This record gives sequence, structure tokens and C-alpha cells, in this order.
Amino acid sequence: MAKAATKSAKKAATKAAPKAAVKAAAKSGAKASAKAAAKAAAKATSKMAKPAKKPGIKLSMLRPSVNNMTVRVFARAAGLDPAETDAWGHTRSPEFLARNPAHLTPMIEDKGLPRGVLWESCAIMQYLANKHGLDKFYPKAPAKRAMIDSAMFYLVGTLYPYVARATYPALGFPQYAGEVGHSDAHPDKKSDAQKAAMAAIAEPLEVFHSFFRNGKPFIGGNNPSIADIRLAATLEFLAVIDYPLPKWAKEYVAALEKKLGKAYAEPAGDVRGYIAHVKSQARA
Ligand SMILES: N[C@@H](CCC(=O)N[C@@H](CS)C(=O)NCC(=O)O)C(=O)O
Repeated sequence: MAKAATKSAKKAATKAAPKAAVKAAAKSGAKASAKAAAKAAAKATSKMAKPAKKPGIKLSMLRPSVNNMTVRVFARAAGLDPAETDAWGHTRSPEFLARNPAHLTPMIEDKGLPRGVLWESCAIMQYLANKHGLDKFYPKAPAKRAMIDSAMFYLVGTLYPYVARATYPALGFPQYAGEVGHSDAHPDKKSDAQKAAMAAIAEPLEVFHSFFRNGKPFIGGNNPSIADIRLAATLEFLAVIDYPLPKWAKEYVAALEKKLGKAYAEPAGDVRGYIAHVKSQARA
């Protein structure tokens, strides 16, 4: 896709070049000799062909959410320049539901998609990485890619449900139907369930460290992959319950933030700001 963008930029530049050449020739007062026109055309073409910017993406998102933070970080880190729409309070509106009956964010809109939209943070990152050839974040080699996929599925299927049960009560987010936190059980029972979920986080967390990182700075090796962005963002929520993150995890998030800079810090700031707000409310 980056290649296609370059191609079309060049095409547009070539198309515009003769006009620029005529303008340049007229300005100098000289008769448009073939040589001068060619020179001006070449200059105009090279000037216009330079920026091969990747196209922006349309993203509906909720700022306090780490599922959303994941895609917001990735889009920035990948230079995809997201045009973000804050979907707070709109996810269950008839207009949103008509496009996305799951009412979930993050959601991207893209004409190339069969239904025009895509939700699920990991699927969005996989799609965008595939579409734009972002192998740096999502390696093409099947074995390497399988490890990234495994880490992300393990996160969404195992770690995240524990994180949600442990943190959503403090975050003020609705819990999933069928769970103690969602029921009318006695507050003590809800508190026990929350504590059990918090205790359960340690095991999958250690799996990410010992198995998936396996002595390397990131799951992706020396550079962060989409699985690393997904994991670091998830860990951000744990601050709301003052979860005692192991030293490696604190260093891991700091290393990822250092590598990605503003691309990480800006969306993380929204999540951190929300957590600081929730905690200050709880203290008041
Ligand atoms: N597994 C999904 C989870 C998405 C999700 O739970 N999104 C929530 C915010 S954290 C949402 O948009 N909720 C709005 C609603 O259900 O109306 C992902 O990773 O994208």
C-alpha cells in the first residue's frame, strides 16, 4: 500500500507537471522552449512526488479504554494518521448499531472491507499491518507471525477477562452478564470475585514474560510488535487497583513507551487521566 501511495502520488505529480512547466515559463517571460519546459516539469514532478504519506484511517474510539488505546497507539506508531471520532455515548445509537451491531469500539471504517467496518482491536491491527505491509509490527514469516497471534489470542481470551473482572468495578465500567460482578450478589461476594480475578492475573502475566518474551525486550524481539502494544495497553488498567506489577512489567511498559514515544504516550495519557480521575473520585 505504501508503494501504491507512492505510485499514485507520482501519477498525480506527472499529470500536474505540464501546467507547472507552462506557468514557470510564462513567469520568466521566456518562450517556452522544450528544454525549459522539461526542466520545470521535472522540478514540479520531484517536488510533488516526495511525500508518500500513508492514508489516514477513520477510527471510532473511546478514550478511557485500553482496547481502544491499543489501536490508537498502533495507528500513530505506524504513521497511519487516524481521524478519530469519540464514540462516547453513541455506540448504541441506531446509526452506530446499523453499521456495527456488536456496538464495540475500536472500530475502523474502510471501503475495502466487505461490510465497510471492522472491530476487535487485534483484528484491526492485523488488517492494517497486512494492508500497509507493516511487517515491522507484524512479521510475515509464518512461525514468527504465529507467536504474535498466539500472544494476542492468549491475551484476549485469558488475561483480559481477569483484568476486566479485577478492574472494571473500580473503573465504573459495566461487567459481563453471567458474572458475579454483574449479578445482584452481596457486595462481599462481588469483592471476593474481584480479588480472585486480581490474584489470577499473575500466572498469564508471567507467561508473557517467560514464554513469549523469552529473554528479549519485546514479544516481537528487539522491536515492539502488535502483541506488545496490546499487552502494554492492557497493563495500563491495572493502575486503577494499584496492582503490584512485577519489576519486569514496569520496565517493559517503560521500554515500549520509550521506543514509541508520543505514539504511545498520547493515547496512554487519556487512559491514565481517566484512572487518575476515577481514583480521585473514590478518595473524595
Ligand atoms: N475484544 C474487543 C473489546 C472491545 C470492547 O470491549 N469495547 C468496549 C470499550 S472497552 C466498547 O466499545 N463498549 C461500548 C459498548 O459496548 O456499547 C477489542 O479488543 O476490541
